[in-house]
Amino acid sequence: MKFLHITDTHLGYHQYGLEERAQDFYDVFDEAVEIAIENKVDFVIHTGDFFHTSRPSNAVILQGIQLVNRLKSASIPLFLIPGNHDRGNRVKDVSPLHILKDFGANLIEHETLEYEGIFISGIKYLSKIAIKKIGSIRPILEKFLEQNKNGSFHILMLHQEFVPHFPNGLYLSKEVPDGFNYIGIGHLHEMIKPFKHENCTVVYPGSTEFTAFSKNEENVPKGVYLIKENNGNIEYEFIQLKKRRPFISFEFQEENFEEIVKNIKQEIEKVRETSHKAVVVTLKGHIEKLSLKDLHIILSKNGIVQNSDNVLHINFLLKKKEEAQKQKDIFSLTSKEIDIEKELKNLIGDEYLLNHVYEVISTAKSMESIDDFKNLLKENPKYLEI
Ligand SMILES: [Mn+2]
Repeated sequence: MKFLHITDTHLGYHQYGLEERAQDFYDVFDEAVEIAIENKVDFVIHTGDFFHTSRPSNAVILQGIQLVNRLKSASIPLFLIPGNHDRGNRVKDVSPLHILKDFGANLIEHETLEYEGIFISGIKYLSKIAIKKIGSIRPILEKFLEQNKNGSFHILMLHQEFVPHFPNGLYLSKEVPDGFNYIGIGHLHEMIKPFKHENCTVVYPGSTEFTAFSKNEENVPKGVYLIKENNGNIEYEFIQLKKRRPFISFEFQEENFEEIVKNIKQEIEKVRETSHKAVVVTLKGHIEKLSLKDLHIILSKNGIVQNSDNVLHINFLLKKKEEAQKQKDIFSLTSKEIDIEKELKNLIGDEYLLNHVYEVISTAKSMESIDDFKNLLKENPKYLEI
């Protein structure tokens, strides 16, 4: 038996507000579907965040349907769970994945399906608040295992925060009972090399494109896992996606900026030898005397211009020196997540309202920039409705 594990495709994510970036997310998802077809897999599992938002545009829904239809025409079933981005409850609605169900996708929100003698279980993303309410997901998973009376090969699909990748996350050892053969986990955008938990193989493929939702994303390849199972033995192969957008990132000091620009130029040329896509350049640094405009002028003197053949976008993560210290203070405040919740509880008595505000803040924290958050609000005006 052979299957492909894809996760966190974030279809419809207009990163930096760019149409090209939305196309990139489609391109790599399409490439993943192509890998499934080429390898003649028996089925595909997708562990959440198929769409970037719970309210994808009509055009993005159509893209999703196209991808599902490609698998369907190749007679490859697709099993999927909603992630935090597309689970639907932010807008008090069902997940947009319900639309894909009508096109043959097997949506799993809280159940076990049997497919050709294999058991596939999954739970949609549960927020920290939801987990607090139910205490643990273990009893749910135990019920899934009970249904598999003959001990057939059993896949579990999850989209949750787990320790050590997320502070205050769940513990695999505590939450997941022994008995599953394969646990596929979404949510973490970095690929993690598969490991054993009890007798089970745990796989995190990471997102298919660069999102910067997790700190170390820059340093890991993007891809999907091809899984081969033979008599209970699992072999896995990470297949890198070639259509991903190349990203390079540099740190600089104001004093050495001109020097670094030469390195950036060289790096862009090197990357362009192997990628047909223009590069996104991220520049992190502190400025005092220079303005953003000055930086752009220096870059353009060296032929580094946004929206050109070689460079799609220049993403500045800048801090003015005195602001850097201020920022640091803010970060040290927000890192104490539990305290924030406590403070909010004091401020907002109503539990329903509190949960809503907390979710808005958590989402804001997961955004890369204020523009991303503004876009999310623009795309989902109902998000702020109570
Ligand atoms: Mn995700």
